[in-house]
Amino acid sequence: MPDPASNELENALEQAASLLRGVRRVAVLTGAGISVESGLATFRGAGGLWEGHRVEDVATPRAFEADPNLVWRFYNLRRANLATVKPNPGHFALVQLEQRLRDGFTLVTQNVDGLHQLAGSKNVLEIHGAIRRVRCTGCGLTLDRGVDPLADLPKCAQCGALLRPDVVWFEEMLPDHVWPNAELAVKRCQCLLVIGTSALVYPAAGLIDKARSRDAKIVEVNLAPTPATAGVDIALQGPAGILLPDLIKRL
Ligand code: BV8
Ligand code: ZN
Repeated sequence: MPDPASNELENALEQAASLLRGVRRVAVLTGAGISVESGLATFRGAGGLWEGHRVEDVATPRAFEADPNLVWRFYNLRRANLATVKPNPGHFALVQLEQRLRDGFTLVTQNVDGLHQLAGSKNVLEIHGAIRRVRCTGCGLTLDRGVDPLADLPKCAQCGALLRPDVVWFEEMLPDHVWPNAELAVKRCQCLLVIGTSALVYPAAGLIDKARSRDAKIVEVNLAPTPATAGVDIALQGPAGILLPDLIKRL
């Protein structure tokens, strides 16, 4: 007797596939969960602490002001981790979906790991910045430093001021050359895929309500229910690295 849960998942996958077959404009919102199967930790899973600090307490301008060494240690560790990981089947499934939809596809990511672009995604909006980029706190010079190790307190070659990771910290505004495009893509989409996010961080999580307010259909892919689950049309519960390739194969 097949497990009823897998029957339910099977039906939900079929429903999601038939929904995706019938639309031309799809937006995707991803969070740290899509990179878990590449070996990267999430922010809030398993206590979500780093050296006993909550991310919300380290990824802030005040923390950087108070203890730049601590903050750079946090980011240099994550940069070093990135040198050892690669995109997983979940990332590649989104590349295939983009190839199918072409300019009807927009990928909005909260992730700063760059794995979507590494997998081959083209239209990627990094609303929280990118950990491979650094920005000078003095002259604003921005450089892509890949995942090379940086000095403990990296300084700007141009003006000598302290560099910072080019990511959006808590209590910072989202990049004004990216955020409006993310809002527009979500307002115009017919279907929003919400993948691997706890839907706790705003304004990113607010994109889900924005899509719904324009009558887009919402499909969530997550290991567990989130605050968004009650309001989505289809909830696919399971690992993105398994469910996304399965979903795209059905199209
Ligand atoms: C802003 C970049 C306007 C850095 C990040 C008080 C004062 C000021 C602001 C606030 C305040 N109270 C609240 C706010 C707003 C605040 C906020 O939302 N706070 C939260 C904590 C409540 N937001 C901000 O500050 C934003 N700016 O509001 O500006 C403003 C300005 C000034 C004053 C007021 C307002 C800026 C937010 C951006 C912060 N930067 N990242 C870095 O990465 O180092 S956020 C960080 O969290 C990451 O970007 C991450 O992506 C994001 C969200 O987390 P998730 O991606 O969802 O990851 P998480 O671990 O939470 O969840 C993983 C999920 O995956 C889980 O659901 C799990 O079940 C699932 N999963 C696990 N494995 C799998 C899986 N799913 C599928 N498959 C699997 N295998
Ligand atoms: Zn500088």
